[in-house]
Amino acid sequence: MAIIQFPKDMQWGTATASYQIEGAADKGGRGVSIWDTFSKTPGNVVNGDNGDVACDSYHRYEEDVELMKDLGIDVYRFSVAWPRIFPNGTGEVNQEGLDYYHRLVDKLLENGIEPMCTLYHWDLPQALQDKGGWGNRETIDAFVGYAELMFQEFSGKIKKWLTLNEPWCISFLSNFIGVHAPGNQDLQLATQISHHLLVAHGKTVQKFRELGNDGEIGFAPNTTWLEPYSNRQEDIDACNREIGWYIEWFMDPVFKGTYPDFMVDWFKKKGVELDIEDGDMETINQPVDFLGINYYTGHIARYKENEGLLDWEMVEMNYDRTDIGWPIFPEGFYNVLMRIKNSYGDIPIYITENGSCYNDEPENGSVKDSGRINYLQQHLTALSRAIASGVNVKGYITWSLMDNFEWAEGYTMRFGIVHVNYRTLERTKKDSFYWYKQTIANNWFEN
Ligand code: GCO
Repeated sequence: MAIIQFPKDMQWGTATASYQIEGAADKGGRGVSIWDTFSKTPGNVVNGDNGDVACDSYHRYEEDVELMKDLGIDVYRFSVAWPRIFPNGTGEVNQEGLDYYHRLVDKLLENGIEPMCTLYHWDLPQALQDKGGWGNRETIDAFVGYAELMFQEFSGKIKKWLTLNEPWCISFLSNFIGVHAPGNQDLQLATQISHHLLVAHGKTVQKFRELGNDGEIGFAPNTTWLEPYSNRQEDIDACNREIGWYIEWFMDPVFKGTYPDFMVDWFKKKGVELDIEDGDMETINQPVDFLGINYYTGHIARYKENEGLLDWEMVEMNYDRTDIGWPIFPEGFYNVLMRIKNSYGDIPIYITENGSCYNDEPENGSVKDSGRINYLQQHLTALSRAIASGVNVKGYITWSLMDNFEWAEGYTMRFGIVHVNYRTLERTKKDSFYWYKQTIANNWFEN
């Protein structure tokens, strides 16, 4: 038993994303996104599920804010569906979409909850995908135009902004591995997209500064940790490549203005040629106010020649796994945060996502998700170690407020601290909700 205590000004929150919770896909003037198209193409999503209804938060946002108020959070991280604002990506603005986010943000502010807004959590307008999506540099300008409108519209109301959620997923998972929308399998394209995303991020930060709005801006890369199976150099290098693909590939350009050589060389070996225009690296290398970090899992791995893109294989060490099959690896969370501190210094960090999949169902009105409580305890303990080691952590935002559309897994995988019955849309607080509420109220817990 130990008391794990957090700094006095620690901010606590929960996160969601538009396509995963809003539903109302054809309501309020919303345009079509790549996730509508992708999920309705047979074979892409388990059970053929899609986000047409999801948690219906578009209509039930007041009830959802009530849940947050009861929980006692300081900050709610949500994302805006770009096609609700610009149904065609550019051009005509849909006032009904803006009105919805005003209602949501007003309700949050009335209840003393600070909004943290993610501008892009994957629902690209299909109209832009039809012209090449993130592979086309015109999408960069379209994004900056959308961001500019949002900055102006919500000036004084939203003071924490994130440009992109998980650029690794937007580029490589969606365009090389191909399991997320738009589902391409092309390493050259995916790598070029990762560059366009970073340019879009940099230009958006520039626009934000130019407007002079009160507030802070950052981005939220996803991270993972691979611990080398042995101290053989080839095992260490293999693990470094995988970690570097998530961390240095996306953070070095932002913080240092360069891509990491070890990854550039590796991609070159795989035949990838990055097209970087004059001024791109300076554009990307804009100071950000904070960094969002998403972390879920890690494991043990070693070098294996010609295995996958980066020549490594996982070694089964029988770590416990969550219901989605991801090993529980809290030491990776600590190591990721220390690696970031060592490379990029004391940039303020919000943990913008961390959470677990457990598919417990309600019984007599309660959901006994002890697995999730255990996961939270272990990861918050790792976080507290990182804070003690000098990582500049400002807040912790758990994924997720409620069960929702888990992308290619559809509705089969539940990450919420609130259960959602997808037939009746009824919300039920899980045991982890009550545990998190107590932790927030105390600012400590006993593990
Ligand atoms: C993410 C995803 C979330 C997922 C969560 C669990 O940002 O990783 O955006 O939307 O639901 O990560 O897989």
